[in-house]
Amino acid sequence: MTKWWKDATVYQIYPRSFNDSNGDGIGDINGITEKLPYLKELGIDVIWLSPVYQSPNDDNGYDISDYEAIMDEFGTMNDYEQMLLEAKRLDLKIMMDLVVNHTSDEHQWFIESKKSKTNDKRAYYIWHDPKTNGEPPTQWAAAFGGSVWEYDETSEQYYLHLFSKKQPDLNWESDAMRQDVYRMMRNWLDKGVAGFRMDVINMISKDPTYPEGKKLKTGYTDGSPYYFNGPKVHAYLQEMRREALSGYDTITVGEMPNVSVDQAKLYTAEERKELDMVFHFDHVGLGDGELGKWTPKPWKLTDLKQIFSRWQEGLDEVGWNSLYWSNHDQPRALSRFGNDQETYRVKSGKMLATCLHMLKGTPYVFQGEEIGMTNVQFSSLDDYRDLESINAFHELTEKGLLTEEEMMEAIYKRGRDNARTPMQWSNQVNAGFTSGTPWIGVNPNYRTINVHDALAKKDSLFYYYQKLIKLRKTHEIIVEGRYHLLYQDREDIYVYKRVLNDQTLIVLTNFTDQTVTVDLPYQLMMSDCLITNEDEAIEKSDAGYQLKPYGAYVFLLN
Ligand code: TEU
Ligand code: CA
Repeated sequence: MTKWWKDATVYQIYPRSFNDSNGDGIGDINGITEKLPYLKELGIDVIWLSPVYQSPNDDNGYDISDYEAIMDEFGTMNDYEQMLLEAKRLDLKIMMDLVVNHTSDEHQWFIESKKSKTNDKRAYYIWHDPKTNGEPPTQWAAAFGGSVWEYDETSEQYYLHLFSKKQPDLNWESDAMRQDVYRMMRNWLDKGVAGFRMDVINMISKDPTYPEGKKLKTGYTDGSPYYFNGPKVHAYLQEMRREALSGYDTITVGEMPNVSVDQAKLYTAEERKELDMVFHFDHVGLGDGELGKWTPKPWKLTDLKQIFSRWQEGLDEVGWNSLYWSNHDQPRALSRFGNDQETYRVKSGKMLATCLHMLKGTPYVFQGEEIGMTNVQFSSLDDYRDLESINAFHELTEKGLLTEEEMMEAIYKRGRDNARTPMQWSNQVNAGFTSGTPWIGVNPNYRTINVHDALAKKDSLFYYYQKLIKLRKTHEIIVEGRYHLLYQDREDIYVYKRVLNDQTLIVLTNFTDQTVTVDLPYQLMMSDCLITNEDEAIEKSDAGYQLKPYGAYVFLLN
Protein backbone atom coordinates (compact mmCIF):
# COMPACT_ATOMS: atom_id res chain seq x y z
CA MET A 1 0.00 0.00 0.00
CA THR A 2 1.16 3.54 -0.66
CA LYS A 3 2.35 5.77 2.15
CA TRP A 4 0.28 8.73 1.03
CA TRP A 5 -0.12 9.89 4.64
CA LYS A 6 3.58 10.78 4.88
CA ASP A 7 3.19 14.18 3.25
CA ALA A 8 -0.39 14.62 4.41
CA THR A 9 -1.73 16.92 7.11
CA VAL A 10 -4.67 15.86 9.27
CA TYR A 11 -7.26 18.25 10.68
CA GLN A 12 -9.20 17.19 13.75
CA ILE A 13 -12.86 18.09 14.04
CA TYR A 14 -14.63 17.89 17.38
CA PRO A 15 -18.11 17.77 15.83
CA ARG A 16 -20.06 18.97 18.83
CA SER A 17 -18.17 22.26 18.77
CA PHE A 18 -17.49 22.77 15.07
CA ASN A 19 -20.55 24.16 13.32
CA ASP A 20 -24.26 23.97 14.13
CA SER A 21 -26.47 23.91 11.04
CA ASN A 22 -29.92 23.77 12.64
CA GLY A 23 -29.80 26.10 15.62
CA ASP A 24 -30.04 23.53 18.44
CA GLY A 25 -26.71 24.71 19.85
CA ILE A 26 -24.87 21.51 18.94
CA GLY A 27 -22.45 21.13 16.06
CA ASP A 28 -23.55 18.54 13.50
CA ILE A 29 -22.71 16.66 10.31
CA ASN A 30 -24.41 19.13 7.97
CA GLY A 31 -22.47 21.85 9.72
CA ILE A 32 -19.26 20.03 8.83
CA THR A 33 -20.31 19.55 5.19
CA GLU A 34 -20.91 23.28 4.96
CA LYS A 35 -17.33 23.99 6.04
CA LEU A 36 -15.49 21.45 3.89
CA PRO A 37 -14.47 24.12 1.35
CA TYR A 38 -12.89 26.06 4.22
CA LEU A 39 -10.77 23.02 5.12
CA LYS A 40 -9.91 22.50 1.47
CA GLU A 41 -8.69 26.08 1.38
CA LEU A 42 -6.45 25.39 4.37
CA GLY A 43 -4.90 22.60 2.32
CA ILE A 44 -5.33 19.63 4.63
CA ASP A 45 -5.72 16.10 3.23
CA VAL A 46 -7.49 14.19 5.96
CA ILE A 47 -10.17 15.00 8.51
CA TRP A 48 -10.18 13.06 11.76
CA LEU A 49 -13.70 13.17 13.12
CA SER A 50 -14.04 12.72 16.85
CA PRO A 51 -16.90 10.24 17.46
CA VAL A 52 -20.17 10.85 15.62
CA TYR A 53 -21.79 7.56 16.61
CA GLN A 54 -24.93 7.06 18.67
CA SER A 55 -24.10 7.91 22.27
CA PRO A 56 -25.75 9.05 25.49
CA ASN A 57 -22.89 11.58 25.73
CA ASP A 58 -21.58 10.85 29.17
CA ASP A 59 -18.16 11.57 27.64
CA ASN A 60 -19.24 13.47 24.52
CA GLY A 61 -19.42 10.51 22.18
CA TYR A 62 -16.51 8.51 23.58
CA ASP A 63 -19.21 6.34 25.14
CA ILE A 64 -20.77 4.67 22.12
CA SER A 65 -24.12 2.89 22.26
CA ASP A 66 -24.25 1.99 18.55
CA TYR A 67 -21.19 1.91 16.29
CA GLU A 68 -23.30 1.69 13.16
CA ALA A 69 -25.58 4.67 13.74
CA ILE A 70 -25.04 8.42 13.79
CA MET A 71 -25.78 10.36 16.97
CA ASP A 72 -29.28 11.85 16.69
CA GLU A 73 -28.01 15.30 17.64
CA PHE A 74 -25.48 15.16 14.80
CA GLY A 75 -27.91 14.13 12.06
CA THR A 76 -28.64 10.99 10.07
CA MET A 77 -26.67 8.36 8.20
CA ASN A 78 -27.89 10.07 5.07
CA ASP A 79 -26.32 13.35 6.20
CA TYR A 80 -23.13 11.45 6.91
CA GLU A 81 -23.07 9.90 3.46
CA GLN A 82 -23.68 13.28 1.88
CA MET A 83 -20.71 14.61 3.81
CA LEU A 84 -18.53 11.75 2.61
CA LEU A 85 -19.57 12.41 -0.97
CA GLU A 86 -18.81 16.09 -0.71
CA ALA A 87 -15.46 15.34 0.95
CA LYS A 88 -14.62 12.93 -1.83
CA ARG A 89 -15.48 15.56 -4.44
CA LEU A 90 -13.00 17.90 -2.74
CA ASP A 91 -10.43 15.12 -2.41
CA LEU A 92 -10.56 15.17 1.39
CA LYS A 93 -10.31 11.90 3.28
CA ILE A 94 -12.28 11.10 6.41
CA MET A 95 -10.75 9.26 9.33
CA MET A 96 -13.12 7.92 11.97
CA ASP A 97 -12.53 7.70 15.68
CA LEU A 98 -12.50 4.04 16.71
CA VAL A 99 -13.43 3.70 20.37
CA VAL A 100 -13.20 -0.01 21.12
CA ASN A 101 -11.50 -0.19 24.48
CA HIS A 102 -14.98 0.38 25.89
CA THR A 103 -18.56 1.04 24.85
CA SER A 104 -21.37 2.89 26.54
CA ASP A 105 -23.25 0.97 29.22
CA GLU A 106 -26.24 1.66 26.97
CA HIS A 107 -24.75 -0.36 24.12
CA GLN A 108 -26.91 -3.41 23.30
CA TRP A 109 -23.92 -5.67 24.00
CA PHE A 110 -23.65 -4.39 27.55
CA ILE A 111 -27.38 -4.43 28.14
CA GLU A 112 -27.30 -8.13 27.21
CA SER A 113 -24.06 -8.81 29.05
CA LYS A 114 -25.50 -7.45 32.26
CA LYS A 115 -28.58 -9.66 32.14
CA SER A 116 -26.96 -12.78 33.57
CA LYS A 117 -23.75 -14.73 33.92
CA THR A 118 -24.89 -17.05 31.15
CA ASN A 119 -25.93 -14.47 28.61
CA ASP A 120 -24.11 -14.97 25.29
CA LYS A 121 -22.70 -11.43 25.51
CA ARG A 122 -21.44 -11.91 29.07
CA ALA A 123 -17.87 -12.43 27.88
CA TYR A 124 -17.92 -9.22 25.80
CA TYR A 125 -17.07 -7.32 29.00
CA ILE A 126 -14.82 -7.87 31.99
CA TRP A 127 -16.72 -9.30 34.95
CA HIS A 128 -15.15 -10.33 38.24
CA ASP A 129 -16.34 -11.76 41.52
CA PRO A 130 -16.01 -9.63 44.64
CA LYS A 131 -13.31 -10.51 47.12
CA THR A 132 -14.53 -12.65 50.03
CA ASN A 133 -15.18 -9.43 52.01
CA GLY A 134 -17.31 -8.12 49.15
CA GLU A 135 -14.72 -5.58 48.02
CA PRO A 136 -13.80 -5.09 44.37
CA PRO A 137 -10.93 -7.14 42.91
CA THR A 138 -8.53 -4.16 43.12
CA GLN A 139 -8.49 -0.55 44.31
CA TRP A 140 -7.44 0.80 40.90
CA ALA A 141 -8.38 4.40 40.22
CA ALA A 142 -10.53 5.17 37.15
CA ALA A 143 -9.45 7.97 34.78
CA PHE A 144 -12.57 9.96 35.55
CA GLY A 145 -12.62 9.50 39.33
CA GLY A 146 -13.58 6.73 41.73
CA SER A 147 -12.89 3.04 41.31
CA VAL A 148 -12.55 1.14 38.02
CA TRP A 149 -14.94 -1.51 39.35
CA GLU A 150 -18.72 -1.09 39.47
CA TYR A 151 -20.89 -3.58 41.31
CA ASP A 152 -23.86 -5.10 39.54
CA GLU A 153 -26.58 -6.27 41.93
CA THR A 154 -28.27 -8.64 39.49
CA SER A 155 -25.35 -10.91 38.84
CA GLU A 156 -23.37 -10.05 41.98
CA GLN A 157 -20.19 -9.32 40.08
CA TYR A 158 -18.14 -6.23 39.34
CA TYR A 159 -17.47 -4.95 35.82
CA LEU A 160 -14.32 -3.07 34.84
CA HIS A 161 -14.40 0.51 33.53
CA LEU A 162 -11.06 2.28 33.18
CA PHE A 163 -12.95 5.51 32.35
CA SER A 164 -16.41 6.43 33.67
CA LYS A 165 -18.84 3.81 34.96
CA LYS A 166 -20.89 4.49 31.83
CA GLN A 167 -17.89 3.27 29.79
CA PRO A 168 -17.50 -0.47 30.54
CA ASP A 169 -14.30 -2.00 29.09
CA LEU A 170 -14.71 -4.52 26.33
CA ASN A 171 -13.13 -7.91 26.89
CA TRP A 172 -10.65 -8.38 24.05
CA GLU A 173 -10.14 -11.99 25.13
CA SER A 174 -13.50 -12.74 23.52
CA ASP A 175 -13.12 -13.93 19.91
CA ALA A 176 -16.75 -13.16 19.14
CA MET A 177 -16.40 -9.59 20.41
CA ARG A 178 -13.26 -9.00 18.34
CA GLN A 179 -14.95 -10.35 15.22
CA ASP A 180 -17.89 -8.00 15.77
CA VAL A 181 -15.49 -5.07 16.03
CA TYR A 182 -13.67 -6.04 12.83
CA ARG A 183 -16.97 -6.44 11.00
CA MET A 184 -18.03 -2.99 12.13
CA MET A 185 -14.70 -1.53 10.96
CA ARG A 186 -15.07 -3.11 7.53
CA ASN A 187 -18.54 -1.65 7.22
CA TRP A 188 -17.13 1.84 7.70
CA LEU A 189 -14.28 1.20 5.29
CA ASP A 190 -16.77 -0.08 2.73
CA LYS A 191 -18.66 3.18 3.10
CA GLY A 192 -15.48 4.95 2.04
CA VAL A 193 -13.72 6.18 5.17
CA ALA A 194 -9.93 6.37 4.95
CA GLY A 195 -8.97 4.92 8.30
CA PHE A 196 -9.13 5.22 12.04
CA ARG A 197 -7.77 7.12 14.99
CA MET A 198 -7.89 4.43 17.64
CA ASP A 199 -8.87 5.63 21.08
CA VAL A 200 -6.63 4.40 23.94
CA ILE A 201 -5.79 1.38 21.84
CA ASN A 202 -2.81 0.42 24.00
CA MET A 203 -5.24 -0.27 26.86
CA ILE A 204 -7.17 -3.15 25.27
CA SER A 205 -5.09 -6.01 26.70
CA LYS A 206 -5.22 -6.32 30.48
CA ASP A 207 -3.06 -8.40 32.78
CA PRO A 208 -5.56 -11.22 33.47
CA THR A 209 -4.39 -11.62 37.07
CA TYR A 210 -5.45 -8.08 38.04
CA PRO A 211 -2.71 -7.34 40.59
CA GLU A 212 -3.08 -4.51 43.10
CA GLY A 213 -1.28 -1.28 42.14
CA LYS A 214 0.75 1.23 44.13
CA LYS A 215 -1.16 3.55 46.42
CA LEU A 216 -2.09 7.00 45.08
CA LYS A 217 -2.80 10.24 46.96
CA THR A 218 -6.53 9.75 46.47
CA GLY A 219 -6.47 6.42 48.34
CA TYR A 220 -7.01 4.43 45.16
CA THR A 221 -4.16 2.54 43.48
CA ASP A 222 -2.41 2.87 40.14
CA GLY A 223 -3.35 -0.05 37.90
CA SER A 224 -1.65 1.40 34.84
CA PRO A 225 1.24 -1.12 34.66
CA TYR A 226 -1.40 -3.81 34.26
CA TYR A 227 -3.48 -2.34 31.47
CA PHE A 228 -1.12 -0.33 29.25
CA ASN A 229 0.69 -2.18 26.46
CA GLY A 230 -0.58 -5.47 27.89
CA PRO A 231 0.48 -9.01 26.97
CA LYS A 232 -1.73 -9.50 23.89
CA VAL A 233 -1.97 -5.98 22.50
CA HIS A 234 0.34 -6.63 19.55
CA ALA A 235 -1.41 -9.86 18.68
CA TYR A 236 -4.76 -8.06 18.67
CA LEU A 237 -3.50 -5.22 16.49
CA GLN A 238 -1.94 -7.64 14.01
CA GLU A 239 -5.17 -9.57 13.88
CA MET A 240 -7.12 -6.33 13.38
CA ARG A 241 -4.83 -5.36 10.54
CA ARG A 242 -5.31 -8.76 8.88
CA GLU A 243 -9.01 -9.10 9.42
CA ALA A 244 -10.34 -5.56 9.29
CA LEU A 245 -7.87 -3.34 7.46
CA SER A 246 -6.05 -5.40 4.85
CA GLY A 247 -7.24 -4.74 1.34
CA TYR A 248 -8.04 -1.12 2.15
CA ASP A 249 -5.56 1.72 1.70
CA THR A 250 -5.86 3.15 5.18
CA ILE A 251 -4.32 5.60 7.62
CA THR A 252 -4.22 4.42 11.24
CA VAL A 253 -3.04 6.19 14.35
CA GLY A 254 -3.18 4.66 17.80
CA GLU A 255 -3.82 6.99 20.71
CA MET A 256 -1.45 5.79 23.44
CA PRO A 257 -1.41 7.64 26.75
CA ASN A 258 1.53 5.62 28.08
CA VAL A 259 4.00 4.51 25.46
CA SER A 260 7.77 4.54 25.13
CA VAL A 261 9.70 5.03 21.91
CA ASP A 262 10.72 1.37 21.98
CA GLN A 263 7.13 0.24 22.33
CA ALA A 264 6.09 2.66 19.57
CA LYS A 265 8.62 1.01 17.27
CA LEU A 266 6.81 -2.26 17.80
CA TYR A 267 3.45 -0.66 17.13
CA THR A 268 4.55 1.16 13.97
CA ALA A 269 7.34 -0.87 12.32
CA GLU A 270 6.08 -1.46 8.81
CA GLU A 271 6.89 -5.16 8.63
CA ARG A 272 5.02 -5.91 11.87
CA LYS A 273 1.77 -4.79 10.24
CA GLU A 274 0.11 -3.09 13.18
CA LEU A 275 -0.37 0.70 12.99
CA ASP A 276 0.99 3.54 10.85
CA MET A 277 1.71 5.84 13.80
CA VAL A 278 0.86 6.55 17.42
CA PHE A 279 0.02 9.61 19.50
CA HIS A 280 2.30 9.69 22.53
CA PHE A 281 1.60 11.99 25.48
CA ASP A 282 5.14 12.90 26.54
CA HIS A 283 5.07 16.60 25.61
CA VAL A 284 1.47 17.23 26.64
CA GLY A 285 2.32 15.85 30.09
CA LEU A 286 5.13 18.36 30.63
CA GLY A 287 4.89 19.97 34.03
CA ASP A 288 2.51 17.39 35.50
CA GLY A 289 2.80 17.41 39.29
CA GLU A 290 1.96 14.89 41.98
CA LEU A 291 -1.74 15.03 41.11
CA GLY A 292 -0.90 14.92 37.42
CA LYS A 293 -2.38 17.68 35.28
CA TRP A 294 -4.27 19.11 38.26
CA THR A 295 -1.02 20.26 39.91
CA PRO A 296 0.72 21.81 36.90
CA LYS A 297 4.27 23.13 37.27
CA PRO A 298 6.24 25.28 34.84
CA TRP A 299 7.87 23.31 32.03
CA LYS A 300 11.29 23.71 30.46
CA LEU A 301 12.06 24.07 26.78
CA THR A 302 15.04 21.75 27.16
CA ASP A 303 12.63 19.04 28.29
CA LEU A 304 10.34 19.63 25.33
CA LYS A 305 13.31 19.46 22.96
CA GLN A 306 14.52 16.27 24.58
CA ILE A 307 11.10 14.66 24.16
CA PHE A 308 10.69 15.64 20.52
CA SER A 309 14.30 14.65 19.77
CA ARG A 310 13.90 11.26 21.40
CA TRP A 311 10.87 10.55 19.19
CA GLN A 312 12.40 12.03 16.04
CA GLU A 313 15.58 10.01 16.42
CA GLY A 314 13.88 6.88 17.73
CA LEU A 315 11.43 6.58 14.85
CA ASP A 316 13.78 7.84 12.17
CA GLU A 317 14.21 4.54 10.40
CA VAL A 318 11.60 2.34 12.03
CA GLY A 319 8.02 3.52 12.25
CA TRP A 320 6.59 6.99 11.81
CA ASN A 321 5.73 9.96 14.05
CA SER A 322 2.50 11.85 14.46
CA LEU A 323 2.96 15.51 15.37
CA TYR A 324 0.52 17.52 17.45
CA TRP A 325 0.36 20.38 19.94
CA SER A 326 -3.23 19.95 20.95
CA ASN A 327 -6.46 17.99 20.59
CA HIS A 328 -9.89 17.83 22.24
CA ASP A 329 -8.35 16.59 25.53
CA GLN A 330 -5.68 19.25 25.80
CA PRO A 331 -5.53 22.97 26.44
CA ARG A 332 -5.14 25.21 23.40
CA ALA A 333 -1.67 24.97 21.82
CA LEU A 334 -0.96 28.68 22.12
CA SER A 335 -1.94 28.95 25.74
CA ARG A 336 0.04 25.86 26.65
CA PHE A 337 3.25 26.26 24.65
CA GLY A 338 3.20 29.78 23.19
CA ASN A 339 1.95 33.15 24.36
CA ASP A 340 -1.78 33.83 24.22
CA GLN A 341 -1.58 37.54 25.08
CA GLU A 342 -2.68 39.60 22.09
CA THR A 343 0.78 41.14 21.45
CA TYR A 344 2.33 37.79 20.67
CA ARG A 345 -0.65 35.55 20.04
CA VAL A 346 -0.45 35.25 16.28
CA LYS A 347 3.30 35.48 16.20
CA SER A 348 3.86 32.73 18.75
CA GLY A 349 1.20 30.66 17.01
CA LYS A 350 3.21 30.88 13.80
CA MET A 351 6.38 30.00 15.67
CA LEU A 352 4.78 26.91 17.22
CA ALA A 353 3.37 25.83 13.88
CA THR A 354 6.79 26.22 12.25
CA CYS A 355 8.47 24.24 14.98
CA LEU A 356 6.02 21.33 14.68
CA HIS A 357 5.36 21.23 10.94
CA MET A 358 9.02 21.09 10.00
CA LEU A 359 9.53 17.92 12.05
CA LYS A 360 9.46 14.45 10.53
CA GLY A 361 6.01 12.89 10.81
CA THR A 362 2.37 13.57 10.00
CA PRO A 363 1.11 16.85 11.50
CA TYR A 364 -2.33 17.13 13.11
CA VAL A 365 -4.10 20.48 13.39
CA PHE A 366 -6.87 20.75 15.98
CA GLN A 367 -9.87 22.88 14.99
CA GLY A 368 -9.30 26.53 15.81
CA GLU A 369 -5.55 26.15 16.11
CA GLU A 370 -5.24 27.60 12.60
CA ILE A 371 -6.82 30.86 13.75
CA GLY A 372 -5.07 30.99 17.12
CA MET A 373 -7.91 30.16 19.49
CA THR A 374 -6.94 30.28 23.15
CA ASN A 375 -7.92 28.77 26.49
CA VAL A 376 -11.07 30.00 28.21
CA GLN A 377 -11.80 30.89 31.84
CA PHE A 378 -15.41 30.41 32.92
CA SER A 379 -16.01 31.83 36.38
CA SER A 380 -18.24 29.01 37.64
CA LEU A 381 -17.85 25.24 37.59
CA ASP A 382 -21.46 25.19 36.33
CA ASP A 383 -20.25 26.51 33.00
CA TYR A 384 -17.99 23.49 32.51
CA ARG A 385 -19.25 20.41 30.70
CA ASP A 386 -16.38 17.92 30.82
CA LEU A 387 -16.93 15.04 33.23
CA GLU A 388 -13.19 14.75 33.82
CA SER A 389 -12.89 18.31 35.18
CA ILE A 390 -16.16 18.17 37.08
CA ASN A 391 -15.42 14.81 38.74
CA ALA A 392 -11.84 15.78 39.57
CA PHE A 393 -13.05 19.05 41.10
CA HIS A 394 -15.33 17.18 43.50
CA GLU A 395 -12.98 14.31 44.27
CA LEU A 396 -9.88 16.41 44.90
CA THR A 397 -11.57 19.21 46.84
CA GLU A 398 -13.66 16.83 48.96
CA LYS A 399 -10.55 14.86 49.88
CA GLY A 400 -8.82 18.12 50.81
CA LEU A 401 -6.06 17.58 48.26
CA LEU A 402 -6.70 20.91 46.52
CA THR A 403 -8.72 24.01 47.40
CA GLU A 404 -11.56 25.07 45.10
CA GLU A 405 -9.45 28.01 43.91
CA GLU A 406 -6.49 25.78 43.11
CA MET A 407 -8.75 23.40 41.26
CA MET A 408 -10.29 26.17 39.15
CA GLU A 409 -6.80 27.44 38.31
CA ALA A 410 -5.84 23.93 37.21
CA ILE A 411 -8.96 23.66 35.06
CA TYR A 412 -8.08 26.99 33.45
CA LYS A 413 -4.64 25.71 32.62
CA ARG A 414 -5.27 22.12 31.69
CA GLY A 415 -9.02 21.34 31.55
CA ARG A 416 -10.34 19.67 28.40
CA ASP A 417 -13.12 22.22 27.87
CA ASN A 418 -10.45 24.73 26.80
CA ALA A 419 -10.40 22.87 23.49
CA ARG A 420 -14.14 22.33 23.34
CA THR A 421 -15.56 25.85 23.24
CA PRO A 422 -17.26 26.49 19.89
CA MET A 423 -15.22 27.13 16.78
CA GLN A 424 -15.05 30.88 16.21
CA TRP A 425 -16.28 31.57 12.68
CA SER A 426 -17.06 35.27 12.86
CA ASN A 427 -17.63 38.22 15.18
CA GLN A 428 -21.40 37.69 14.92
CA VAL A 429 -23.53 36.36 17.75
CA ASN A 430 -22.16 33.09 19.25
CA ALA A 431 -19.13 33.47 17.00
CA GLY A 432 -21.26 32.31 14.08
CA PHE A 433 -21.27 28.80 15.54
CA THR A 434 -25.01 28.62 16.21
CA SER A 435 -28.14 30.70 16.01
CA GLY A 436 -29.36 28.98 19.19
CA THR A 437 -27.84 28.55 22.63
CA PRO A 438 -24.47 26.82 22.41
CA TRP A 439 -24.10 23.64 24.51
CA ILE A 440 -20.95 25.18 26.04
CA GLY A 441 -20.08 28.85 26.27
CA VAL A 442 -18.28 30.62 23.45
CA ASN A 443 -14.89 32.10 24.30
CA PRO A 444 -15.60 35.85 24.62
CA ASN A 445 -12.53 36.63 22.53
CA TYR A 446 -14.37 35.58 19.34
CA ARG A 447 -14.83 39.24 18.48
CA THR A 448 -11.14 39.48 17.64
CA ILE A 449 -10.26 35.83 17.01
CA ASN A 450 -12.34 34.29 14.24
CA VAL A 451 -12.20 32.68 10.82
CA HIS A 452 -13.81 35.59 9.02
CA ASP A 453 -11.08 37.99 10.11
CA ALA A 454 -8.32 35.44 9.53
CA LEU A 455 -9.43 34.91 5.93
CA ALA A 456 -9.48 38.65 5.33
CA LYS A 457 -5.90 39.22 6.51
CA LYS A 458 -3.06 38.19 4.25
CA ASP A 459 -0.63 37.74 7.13
CA SER A 460 -2.99 35.75 9.34
CA LEU A 461 -2.15 32.53 11.10
CA PHE A 462 -4.53 30.74 8.74
CA TYR A 463 -2.47 31.58 5.65
CA TYR A 464 0.71 30.72 7.50
CA TYR A 465 -0.65 27.22 8.19
CA GLN A 466 -1.71 27.01 4.56
CA LYS A 467 1.85 27.74 3.51
CA LEU A 468 3.38 25.23 5.93
CA ILE A 469 1.00 22.51 4.77
CA LYS A 470 1.94 23.21 1.16
CA LEU A 471 5.68 23.19 1.88
CA ARG A 472 5.45 19.59 3.02
CA LYS A 473 4.07 18.68 -0.39
CA THR A 474 6.74 20.51 -2.34
CA HIS A 475 9.87 19.69 -0.32
CA GLU A 476 10.83 16.07 0.14
CA ILE A 477 13.34 17.05 2.82
CA ILE A 478 10.45 18.01 5.14
CA VAL A 479 8.99 14.54 4.74
CA GLU A 480 12.11 12.43 4.66
CA GLY A 481 15.06 14.43 6.02
CA ARG A 482 16.95 13.12 9.02
CA TYR A 483 16.54 15.21 12.17
CA HIS A 484 19.40 16.66 14.24
CA LEU A 485 18.93 18.84 17.30
CA LEU A 486 21.21 21.87 17.67
CA TYR A 487 21.88 23.90 20.85
CA GLN A 488 20.23 21.30 23.05
CA ASP A 489 20.96 23.15 26.31
CA ARG A 490 19.43 26.50 25.38
CA GLU A 491 16.21 27.30 27.25
CA ASP A 492 15.18 30.05 24.85
CA ILE A 493 15.43 28.63 21.36
CA TYR A 494 14.56 25.41 19.56
CA VAL A 495 16.88 24.96 16.59
CA TYR A 496 17.13 21.82 14.51
CA LYS A 497 18.19 20.75 11.11
CA ARG A 498 16.88 18.18 8.68
CA VAL A 499 19.24 16.54 6.23
CA LEU A 500 18.48 14.75 2.98
CA ASN A 501 21.23 13.89 0.52
CA ASP A 502 23.12 17.16 -0.04
CA GLN A 503 20.34 19.38 1.26
CA THR A 504 20.02 20.86 4.74
CA LEU A 505 16.98 22.53 6.24
CA ILE A 506 17.53 24.78 9.27
CA VAL A 507 14.60 25.50 11.55
CA LEU A 508 15.07 28.38 13.98
CA THR A 509 12.44 29.16 16.61
CA ASN A 510 12.45 31.50 19.58
CA PHE A 511 10.16 30.41 22.43
CA THR A 512 10.62 33.63 24.46
CA ASP A 513 9.41 37.22 24.34
CA GLN A 514 13.02 38.47 24.15
CA THR A 515 15.38 38.99 21.25
CA VAL A 516 18.07 36.32 21.36
CA THR A 517 21.23 35.59 19.46
CA VAL A 518 22.28 32.34 17.86
CA ASP A 519 25.77 31.78 16.56
CA LEU A 520 25.15 29.41 13.66
CA PRO A 521 27.96 28.26 11.37
CA TYR A 522 25.79 28.63 8.27
CA GLN A 523 25.41 31.47 5.77
CA LEU A 524 21.67 31.73 6.27
CA MET A 525 21.40 35.14 4.68
CA MET A 526 22.60 33.64 1.43
CA SER A 527 20.18 30.70 1.45
CA ASP A 528 16.49 30.31 0.63
CA CYS A 529 14.13 31.30 3.40
CA LEU A 530 11.16 28.97 2.93
CA ILE A 531 8.98 30.61 5.55
CA THR A 532 9.22 33.10 8.40
CA ASN A 533 6.87 34.96 10.73
CA GLU A 534 9.03 38.09 10.49
CA ASP A 535 8.69 40.95 8.00
CA GLU A 536 12.39 41.18 7.48
CA ALA A 537 15.28 38.94 6.56
CA ILE A 538 17.27 37.56 9.44
CA GLU A 539 19.98 39.92 10.69
CA LYS A 540 23.51 38.97 11.56
CA SER A 541 25.71 40.79 14.06
CA ASP A 542 29.18 39.86 15.28
CA ALA A 543 27.59 37.72 17.95
CA GLY A 544 25.43 35.82 15.47
CA TYR A 545 21.92 35.78 14.06
CA GLN A 546 19.22 37.77 15.81
CA LEU A 547 15.93 36.10 16.59
CA LYS A 548 13.22 38.50 17.72
CA PRO A 549 10.50 37.51 20.24
CA TYR A 550 8.79 34.31 19.05
CA GLY A 551 10.60 34.65 15.75
CA ALA A 552 10.77 31.68 13.40
CA TYR A 553 12.69 31.07 10.19
CA VAL A 554 13.16 28.05 7.97
CA PHE A 555 16.16 28.02 5.63
CA LEU A 556 17.03 25.62 2.86
CA LEU A 557 20.73 25.20 2.16
CA ASN A 558 21.55 23.51 -1.10
O1 TEU B 1 -8.44 9.86 25.84
C1 TEU B 1 -7.62 9.03 26.58
C2 TEU B 1 -6.97 9.69 27.67
O2 TEU B 1 -5.97 9.19 28.14
C3 TEU B 1 -7.57 10.93 28.17
O3 TEU B 1 -8.88 10.74 28.53
C4 TEU B 1 -6.88 11.40 29.33
O4 TEU B 1 -7.07 10.50 30.35
C5 TEU B 1 -7.39 12.74 29.75
O5 TEU B 1 -8.09 13.34 28.75
C6 TEU B 1 -6.24 13.64 30.04
O6 TEU B 1 -6.19 13.84 31.38
C7 TEU B 1 -9.36 9.29 24.99
C8 TEU B 1 -10.21 10.37 24.36
O7 TEU B 1 -9.39 11.19 23.56
C9 TEU B 1 -10.94 11.12 25.43
O8 TEU B 1 -11.66 12.21 24.93
C10 TEU B 1 -11.86 10.14 26.10
O9 TEU B 1 -12.48 10.76 27.19
C11 TEU B 1 -11.11 8.90 26.60
O10 TEU B 1 -10.21 8.37 25.64
C12 TEU B 1 -12.10 7.80 26.89
O11 TEU B 1 -12.64 7.34 25.70
CA1 CA C 1 -27.16 21.09 15.44
